Amino acid sequence: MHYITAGESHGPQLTGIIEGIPAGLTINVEKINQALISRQGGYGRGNRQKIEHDQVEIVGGLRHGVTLGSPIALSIKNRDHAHWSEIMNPTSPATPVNTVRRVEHPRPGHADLVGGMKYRHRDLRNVLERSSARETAIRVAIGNVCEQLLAALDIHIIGYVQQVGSVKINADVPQKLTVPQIKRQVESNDLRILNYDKVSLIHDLIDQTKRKGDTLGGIIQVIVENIPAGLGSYVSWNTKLDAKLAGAVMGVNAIKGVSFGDGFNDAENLGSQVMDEISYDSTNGFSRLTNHLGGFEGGMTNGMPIIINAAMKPIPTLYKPLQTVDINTKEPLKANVERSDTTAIVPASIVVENVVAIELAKAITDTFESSNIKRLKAEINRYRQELVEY
Ligand code: EPS
Repeated sequence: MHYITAGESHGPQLTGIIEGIPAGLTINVEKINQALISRQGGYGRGNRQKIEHDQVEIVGGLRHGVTLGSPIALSIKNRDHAHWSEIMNPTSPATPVNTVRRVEHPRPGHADLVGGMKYRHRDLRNVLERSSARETAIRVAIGNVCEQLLAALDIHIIGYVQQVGSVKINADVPQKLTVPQIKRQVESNDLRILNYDKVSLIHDLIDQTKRKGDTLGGIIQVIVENIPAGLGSYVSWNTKLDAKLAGAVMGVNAIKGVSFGDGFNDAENLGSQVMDEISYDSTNGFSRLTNHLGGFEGGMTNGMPIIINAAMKPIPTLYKPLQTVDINTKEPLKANVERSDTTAIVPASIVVENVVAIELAKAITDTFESSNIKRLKAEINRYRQELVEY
């Protein structure tokens, strides 16, 4: 299974193609649209989201709402393109009129400067249009198709916010809640957090940061339940599934750190505090008494819930511009000010959830015969039973 996306932030549309989804899977397009609406929301978003109303169009791989086993092609229109139709026209030749709004003062922390140097762009708009997190909308659409595949296999996933700036949300709670319970709680507030007591404190922090022209990052957690043991492999470094997941999460804009389970805290704990002791019962088979390792041993799922943490840096587009250099005159000056979100931690939690879903769907379809969903379901059920009887 593999996928690719195309499209610029202010271009006509975002496009995605995913190949390897089994035939016979019913796709609920409204669920994809619901995920797109959630990704657009969250406290701290800027004005671009008042323009966009993301809706997916599926133009290949589906017939009467059911997958054919052929590549699935998806698109999302950029409504803002109406304001950029000349500047971002894909085919009309460049003229003095349609090459205005050049970007020549790279923003520190964005792809602007290095992207320009690498691809020899003199207008850094050619970089920022694609490096923009706008692209994550189509990744969420693809991810939701994968989430629907996982749900058909009774595997459930949630991404939510654990920390905004320096404000930490109670980290112990998720251990006691199931994914549907976490989902209900985090979807009932605009910060996707579990602890309602912190909502107004975090709103104030975001408001104050906005007034200062600054931005905020945070920490995201993703939990996956009912994933079978033995996905990924220990036999070679490049078959380890935790490594693939870390790569996919790191590939989400502005993510600077990824960890599993207790993550970096494991470094200071003793071995006896970190390892998850093994137990067995005849109904459920092998299990672990704790889940410090976040569901992975030897690069393989061990049957415990997967727990992934992702640290997001603050958005690099600031209303309080930072020091930079004009790429033509080489004179120091202040970076371009572009419209921006104060924080994108809420949408990022949905994006990270979705890229994890894509990677897990990939691991499953790579492991089991997956031409058809019914056969895949039967194979996984047989495999789960075999693990209980091991
Ligand atoms: C982004 C800058 C802003 C965000 C954008 C990501 O866009 P604009 O430059 O048009 O104001 O709104 O995110 C989205 C459009 C989106 O849908 O998430 C950036 O520079 O990364």
